[in-house]
Amino acid sequence: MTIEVWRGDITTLDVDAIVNAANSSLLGGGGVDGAIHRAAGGELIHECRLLGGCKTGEAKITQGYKLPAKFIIHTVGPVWNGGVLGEDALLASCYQRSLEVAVQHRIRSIAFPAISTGIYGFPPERAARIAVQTVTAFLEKNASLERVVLVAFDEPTEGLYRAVLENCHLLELE
Ligand code: AR6
Repeated sequence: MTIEVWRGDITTLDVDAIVNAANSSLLGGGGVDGAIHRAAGGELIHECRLLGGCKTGEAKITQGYKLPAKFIIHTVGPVWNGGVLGEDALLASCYQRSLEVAVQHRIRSIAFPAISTGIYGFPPERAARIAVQTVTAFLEKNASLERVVLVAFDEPTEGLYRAVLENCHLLELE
C-alpha cells in the first residue's frame, strides 16, 4: 500500500474518516477545523461537547454527520515553539494515535490535513517528514488500512509531500 497525496478541501473526500486538526477544547475554530465543522453541520458540536476536550498528541472520534466521510478523528497538534517543547514527538503522536483510533473502528481509508502547519506554526517541511515517517512505520505493522491520503491545501504543501515521499523511496533503494 502506498501513501497518496491529494490537493484540495479535505471535507469533500469520500473516505471512511477524515482527521481534524483541532484544538484541545474540541469546540471548533478556524482553518481546517472551521471548514470541517461547517461542512459536517451543527450536530457535530453537540457530540464534541460530550468528549471533554482532548490533550495535545491525542485523538478522539465522532460521527461525520453531513460529510461524505463516516467519521471524524479529532487530534490536537502542538503549537510550534522553536522545537524545544517536544513538538516533533507530539506531532508524530497525532498521526500515530489517529491511526490507532482508526484501526480500532475498522476504518479502512483515512485522510489527514497537514496538522499544526497553519495557525499552530509548525515548519511545513519538518511536519511533512514526520507525517510520512509516522504513517509509513504504522502501515508496515498494520495491514487493515487500505488507503491513507495526505491532503495538501496548497501547492507548496503538495510539493513537499511529494518530495518527502520520493526521498523515502530513494532511501529504500539504497
Ligand atoms: N482542507 C484541507 N486542508 C486545509 C483546509 C481544508 N479545508 N483548510 C485549511 N487547511 P490549521 P493547525 C490546511 O490552521 O495549524 C484551528 O483554529 C492549512 O492550509 O487548520 O493545526 C483549530 O481550532 C494547513 O496546511 O490547523 C486550532 O485552534 C493545515 O490545514 C488551530 O487552528 C492545518 O492548518 C490548529 O492549528
